[in-house]
Amino acid sequence: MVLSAADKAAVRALWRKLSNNVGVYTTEALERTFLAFPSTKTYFLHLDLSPGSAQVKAHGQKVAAALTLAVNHLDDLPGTLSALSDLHAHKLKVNPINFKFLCHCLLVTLARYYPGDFSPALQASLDKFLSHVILALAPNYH
Ligand code: HNI
Repeated sequence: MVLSAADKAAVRALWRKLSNNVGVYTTEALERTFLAFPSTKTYFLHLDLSPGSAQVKAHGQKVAAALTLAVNHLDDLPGTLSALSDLHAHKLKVNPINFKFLCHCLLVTLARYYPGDFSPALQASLDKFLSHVILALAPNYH
């Protein structure tokens, strides 16, 4: 499942469109994840997870920054995300199945805000990008 030049171009173009609002969508994706996959909340018991929580918003901004960094380094996702992989695997001990839940909810969120852009081809490119992010977050799991 190679991230083709066309996939990369599509992801970069969408990200340009999201501009400074990526954090809005990652925050909504987190809120959706907590509702649709409640077991994910067990990792965030130290945060206020109520709707509209400033702490979830702040966390959404961090996830957004990491994804934007990834979009800016599509040719080296494993290197770019290796410290985060280490953090999630060893310190936070996040079961990697949860990455799929969050990425699924991010796709749903983006489809809702950008229905006109969300062709089957864009969905496929974004899904591939997010799968590569998950693969880059995974190697420290052993
Ligand atoms: Ni995740 C912290 C990025 C998925 C649980 N996570 C971070 C930070 C970033 C980040 C960035 C902040 C690091 C720092 O402070 O140095 N997380 C990402 C990305 C994804 C992801 C890019 C997937 C696309 N994280 C998940 C998932 C879970 C998760 C799916 C659990 C369900 N992450 C955490 C927890 C923290 C965290 C827990 C620490 C939060 C805190 O503030 O204590």
